[in-house]
Amino acid sequence: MFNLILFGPPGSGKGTQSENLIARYGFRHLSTGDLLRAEIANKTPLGLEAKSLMDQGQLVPDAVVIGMIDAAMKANPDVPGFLFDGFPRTVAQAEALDALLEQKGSSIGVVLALQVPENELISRMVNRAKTSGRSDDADEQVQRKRLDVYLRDTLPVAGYYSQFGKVVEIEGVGSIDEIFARLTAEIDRRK
Ligand code: B4P
Repeated sequence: MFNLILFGPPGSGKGTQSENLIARYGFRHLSTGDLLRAEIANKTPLGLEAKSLMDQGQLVPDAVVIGMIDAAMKANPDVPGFLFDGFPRTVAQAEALDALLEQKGSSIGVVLALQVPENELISRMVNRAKTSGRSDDADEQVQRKRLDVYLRDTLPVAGYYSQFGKVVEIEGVGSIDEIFARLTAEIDRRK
C-alpha cells in the first residue's frame, strides 16, 4: 500500500492534480473538502455546522474531519493506496492519520507540497469563484482568511512530516500538465 498526501495552500491545485493522479495510479481519493461539501449538499447536521465555518474561511473541528476520514478508510479496506487531499490540515489531524494508518500496518509514503505564491492563489480562487458556485470562494476577505489559517494552522503539518524526511516541495506554478509531470516523477521514484 502506498499512501500520499497532496499538500498546499488553498487554491494551490490539490483537487485539480488529485483527479489526474487517481486516473494514473488508481489511488482512493480522500478529499475532506469534497466530503464536507457532500455533507452540505445533503443538508446533514454536520454539513450545516461545516458550512458556516467554511464560509468564514475557518477550519472545521479536528474531531469532525478525523471521524470522516476514519469512516472513509474503513469503507475502503482493499485499495492500492490513499491519496489524501486537503487533509491533514492541522498537526492533530496528522497525528490521528498516522495512528489510523498504523492500525492498517501502513504509513504515509510521501508528502508532495505544492509551492504557489499568494498573489497567484488569490487570482486562482477569484477565477474558480466564477464557475465553482462555492460560497467560500466568493469573497476576497474570506480567501485572505483561509490563507491566514493555512499559515497558522496548516503549514506546521509540513514541519511535522519533515522530521520524518517525508516532504518534497513541488513547484506549483506552470501548466497543469507540467505540474502533473513533476508530481509523477516523485511518486514513480518511490513506488
Ligand atoms: P478544499 O476543498 O481542500 O479546497 P482548496 O484548498 O480551496 O483548493 P485546492 O488546493 O484543492 O485547489 P483547486 O485544485 O480547486 O477546502 C475547502 C474548505 O473546506 C477549507 O477552507 C476548510 O474550511 C474545509 N476543510 C477541508 N478540509 C479540511 C480539514 N482537513 N480540516 C478542517 N477543515 C477542512 O485549484 C484552485 C483553482 O486553481 C481552480 O480553479 C483550478 O482550476 C485552478 N488551477 C489549478 N491548477 C492550476 C494551474 N496550474 N494554473 C492555473 N490555475 C490552476
